[in-house]
Amino acid sequence: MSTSMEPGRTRPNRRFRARGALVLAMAGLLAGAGATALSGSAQAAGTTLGAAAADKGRYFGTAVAAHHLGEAPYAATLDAEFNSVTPENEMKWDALESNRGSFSYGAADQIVDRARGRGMQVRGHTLVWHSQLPGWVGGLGASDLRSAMNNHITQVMQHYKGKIAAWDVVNEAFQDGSSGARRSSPFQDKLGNGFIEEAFRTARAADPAAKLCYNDYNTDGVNAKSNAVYAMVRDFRSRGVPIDCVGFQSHFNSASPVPGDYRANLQRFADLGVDVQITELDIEGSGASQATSYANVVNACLGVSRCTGITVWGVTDKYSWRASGTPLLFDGNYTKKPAYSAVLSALGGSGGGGGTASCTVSYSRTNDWSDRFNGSVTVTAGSTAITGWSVAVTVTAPQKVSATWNGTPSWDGSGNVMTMRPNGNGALAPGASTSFGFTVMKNGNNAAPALGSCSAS
Ligand code: 9MR
Repeated sequence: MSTSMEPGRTRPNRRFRARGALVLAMAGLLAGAGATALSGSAQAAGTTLGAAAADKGRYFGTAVAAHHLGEAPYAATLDAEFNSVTPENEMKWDALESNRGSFSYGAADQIVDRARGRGMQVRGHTLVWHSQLPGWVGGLGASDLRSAMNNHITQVMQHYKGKIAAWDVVNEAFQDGSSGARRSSPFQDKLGNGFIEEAFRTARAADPAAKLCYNDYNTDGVNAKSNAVYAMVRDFRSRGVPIDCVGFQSHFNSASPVPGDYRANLQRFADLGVDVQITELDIEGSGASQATSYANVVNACLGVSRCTGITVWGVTDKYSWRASGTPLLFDGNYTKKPAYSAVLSALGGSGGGGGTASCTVSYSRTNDWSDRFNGSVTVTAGSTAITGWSVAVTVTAPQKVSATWNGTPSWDGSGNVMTMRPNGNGALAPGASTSFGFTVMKNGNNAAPALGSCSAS
């Protein structure tokens, strides 16, 4: 501590420090006030993956399969949480043009129209890919193949013109491993390296508003394969070949974990002047380690301003292409996993522990006799999975409930108010339903019972 040597200097210094501290404290208060105001709105919006990502200027999407859309909890989870979709298989060549020149858009249209009707954006996947390619394509000679490729791109993109935010124009054209070479495919083998450039030029002409992406896997970190893709994108950018984005599929497991240089790799591509997107994210595993990996991916994307969004490769573990690896954010019952909470909180959202449990009830008379009737109550979970429910059913004296099923009843003193709770049917996925029933002795009164509101836990 300084003593009497230079008191005159010590005091001003203290005052300066005090003023500095005051200024900092005020700034802190202001920042705190700002943060409170912001988190107020973020809280309202940021309770789902899509809303939390939107608060960060990004989308959060999922692959969807048309044949699952009729499953209520699948649709409820999709609609509640995501604001972008990628058809998992419905836009692949074999789905859209299995016979040359004959296009079938039914399942893909279903996904696109449904998503757009709900304000979600759509990623188109994928125009030119060696896999899920109908046999007739591989049988063509070079000049026929060139026109078939360009026709496929043009027809499909014009069909969806104005409806697709970004297209995976070319998918997985590079080999794994250290060669950095292009993968053998009918396109590569017959048209040479130039097929990729040609596909992008054709795509730009077909729908100038759509973002055009190159998409691949095992390119998530810096390695020989991503270096080869990087060189291609750099070349395209320098020569004005139209490319707007690069998709990083990001299929991870213990043999292929989230790379330590993931963010740096995304950034080097972004620095070429393209957007980057995480397009098919899934991470095998469970619990905290899976959650941490997911958070790392989200943080990598948030750390790169041109990382415009994240798509996970499916809604629920049970329909994942790697179902046994449980790689997604919702389990087979559509319950949010620790990975979900980690993603939501990395996105700055709130309620990562799960949304508010809720349920609704509806009543119908299922049988009627002169002396009695049967009633059935259907309990439906809201957009969050629930583990229990209860609902009060009140009959009018002198009516009496004489039997119940599919529930565990308890009674108030009057015997007219029955509170029904689950009997092994308490756990409901989002949007899923169960029913319980009862017989009411009329005793001369035919009134319908009154239903209380449903409470969920
Ligand atoms: O998830 C898709 C699965 O249902 C299909 O059977 C499979 C066919 O190849 O394609 C899967 O999706 C792939 C995607 O289209 C491209 N990148 C790899 C994905 C996982 O295999």
